[in-house]
Amino acid sequence: MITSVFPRVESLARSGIKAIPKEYVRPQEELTSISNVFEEEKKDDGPQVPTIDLKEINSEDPVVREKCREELKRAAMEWGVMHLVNHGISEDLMERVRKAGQAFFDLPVEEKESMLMTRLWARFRIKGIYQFGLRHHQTILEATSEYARQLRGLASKILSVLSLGLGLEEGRLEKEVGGLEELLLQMKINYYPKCPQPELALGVEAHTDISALTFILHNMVPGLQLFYQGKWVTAKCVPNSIIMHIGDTVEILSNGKYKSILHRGLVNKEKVRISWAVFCEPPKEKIILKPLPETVSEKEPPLFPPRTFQQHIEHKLFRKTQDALLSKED
Ligand SMILES: O=C(O)CCC(=O)C(=O)O
Ligand SMILES: [Fe+2]
Repeated sequence: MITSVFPRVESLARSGIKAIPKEYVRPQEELTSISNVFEEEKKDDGPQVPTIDLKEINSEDPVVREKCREELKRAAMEWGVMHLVNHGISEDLMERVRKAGQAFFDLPVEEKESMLMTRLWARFRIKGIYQFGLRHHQTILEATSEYARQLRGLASKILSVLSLGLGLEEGRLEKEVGGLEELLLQMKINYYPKCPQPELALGVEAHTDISALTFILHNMVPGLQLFYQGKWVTAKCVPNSIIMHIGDTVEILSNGKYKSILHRGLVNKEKVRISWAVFCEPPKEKIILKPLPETVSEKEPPLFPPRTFQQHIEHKLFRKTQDALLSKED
């Protein structure tokens, strides 16, 4: 069991406190970029996270098909994140997956705490959801397994378009991330309680995902922000969409042609936010991640050194610790 040194944020949120404990307050330089997420979501000026319609991804008509694939490829190159619509996963199934989280969070705090770790203001990362599902509701397990199965199919389709987009054969990226046998799908449910001082806190601090691809559902409460061209852009809530991130793994394999975008989560005073994130991850030790030879040239030297997925995780952790130490010295 992983325990936290910080007070439990959900208990704190429920206790009706008016000010958050100081360990949750973000550093001064970050505070200037945190504002009301509902106001931010309404803004229509400036760049917006692209919405990609997958309806024609396998169209018989090559012109129609290519247009759809080109849009996906562009979004992966420019943003590395997008709202997918007409992705083929039914509303009903997505709703059943969302219920899985709701049922969990309706349990008493003490019961949940035995499975949870909390660090920032908000965000419980639940690794035990499957065990929970098994013990409590068979239906949860059914919904999440079916969702995982369908997402796996979607991931294959996306990876094949991204492969072709790099001039590789269709199945190449899929193979490079472990193929059907080895690519691991992990669901994490993030729970962001209401926060009395949302302008001082973050639900999840800025990071890029280490995965190959990440697929996210949420409960239609805004919170996700993307760091695009030097500014934080708030993702809109697009009905029936799935948010997809290109993760570090695909960024490395493509030598930075596809982007793993920096993102973070805001909290708010009024509404609990929940997101269901499925990370598609390569095996930890078996594969050396490095730019594929076809993506490298004299003009485009490799941007990333060879590392296993595990080494990549450790490298990121090391860098984070170093940064924290350096900022303490200032
Ligand atoms: O809650 C979200 O929308 C994003 C969560 C996230 O970035 C993550 O779990 O890696
Ligand atoms: Fe993330």
